[in-house]
Amino acid sequence: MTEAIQTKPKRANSQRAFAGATPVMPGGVNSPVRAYQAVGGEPIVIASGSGCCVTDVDGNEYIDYVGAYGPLILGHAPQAITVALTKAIARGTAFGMPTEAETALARLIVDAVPSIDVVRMVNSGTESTMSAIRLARAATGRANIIKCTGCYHGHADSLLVQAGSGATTLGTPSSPGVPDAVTQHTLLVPFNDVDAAQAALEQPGDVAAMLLEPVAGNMGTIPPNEGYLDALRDLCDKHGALLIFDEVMTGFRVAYGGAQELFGVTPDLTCLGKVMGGGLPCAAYGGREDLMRQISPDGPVYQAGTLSGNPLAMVAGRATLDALREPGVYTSLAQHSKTLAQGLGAAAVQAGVPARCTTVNSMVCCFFTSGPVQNYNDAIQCDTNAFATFFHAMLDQGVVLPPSQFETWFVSTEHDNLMIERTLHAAKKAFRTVAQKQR
Ligand code: KE4
Repeated sequence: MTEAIQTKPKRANSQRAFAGATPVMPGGVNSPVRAYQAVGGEPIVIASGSGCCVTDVDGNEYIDYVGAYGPLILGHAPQAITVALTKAIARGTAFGMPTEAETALARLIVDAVPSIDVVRMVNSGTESTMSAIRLARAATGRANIIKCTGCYHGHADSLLVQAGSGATTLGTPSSPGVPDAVTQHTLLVPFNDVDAAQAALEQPGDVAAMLLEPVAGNMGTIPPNEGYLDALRDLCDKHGALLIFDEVMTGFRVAYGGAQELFGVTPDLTCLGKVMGGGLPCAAYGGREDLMRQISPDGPVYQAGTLSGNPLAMVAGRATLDALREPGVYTSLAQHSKTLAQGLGAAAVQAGVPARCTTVNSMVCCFFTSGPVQNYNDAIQCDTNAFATFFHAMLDQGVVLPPSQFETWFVSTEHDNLMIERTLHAAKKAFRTVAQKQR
């Protein structure tokens, strides 16, 4: 990584490349979160990544906290994954028939995640949560699902209700095209609100499950309050509803066994994705044996997928999990993330910019607000214009963040002390730029 960029970097090639994308893809992107609608301007177009850095098509290098929105806990192109994939690809890319690579990753997941006796691989977090709620409805014979406002579980119709991430960023938390008939069984409660969850569960006994991110990562990073997850576990047991943790983002990230290991609360079903695929399309859902044996072909609950358990994704996932079992990995991730979050907070205070910085191990966020941030209503009080100014001031200094206040920054094993130091150096200047604009 060269010294932080001091002058506004040239972006002619990114502009040219993006001009070629917009005529043939909505917004020029394959996921709305990658567009810069919330922060203004046009996205940088990436040529390559290495370690904790990416290089755009103009040759500008950036310290990267997007991390592909979570999968890249080992950074870009780690040797462990590239070597494994190079060997695997020579044996073929897909078979549509069982392979030992699927069993190997499934075994690692079952051994790692406290709630999972049996696991099914799928291709995205959306598929994972969609399948988990179908199973919960079948297993309980009930229809309603409770979700938290601001939590994002992918874009399945019944879950695209008051969703976080890009849905909130772009002002469509509940998307057009989703009939009321589909969302009438989705009940909304605030994150971190036990009383609201209790009231929703006490409604006429029709709640199949409560689904939530155990650490909310799609309205920025919001940790669960002390005892919140334990209370939900007890309430679901009391009312015969299943507890589903969406650990697509937290799985293998906040701890090897996910948030359920970190906070000591075991759900009935768990959704996984991102880290478990090492950057390839890969996700899963799993849980208690009595539940998962209801999934086809063991049981009647249908779910399928052409590329589910794809051997390349399995190999990349196994290489990732093998690396994450090395001693000290999570301690180092937590330490670097804490240094970053604390440094950001101090820099904001020094510049006189209202900000609240949170971290849960390798998830970090800087909320541009003076108030507490416990839930969605708190998060949407943030000064998104201040965030946009901060985002571009960081980008111009060679640090790329997710282009939205309502996303998590991802720290990888490659974000070492030097990279954190350079990030904080850039942040001090970026906060000063925000302060100048706020005067
Ligand atoms: P995918 O369908 O995007 O693989 O996963 C959906 C999903 C489910 N659950 C949680 C907790 C998630 O964070 C996600 C996806 N996260 C967003 C980032 N906030 C993915 C980025 C994108 O939409 O492109």
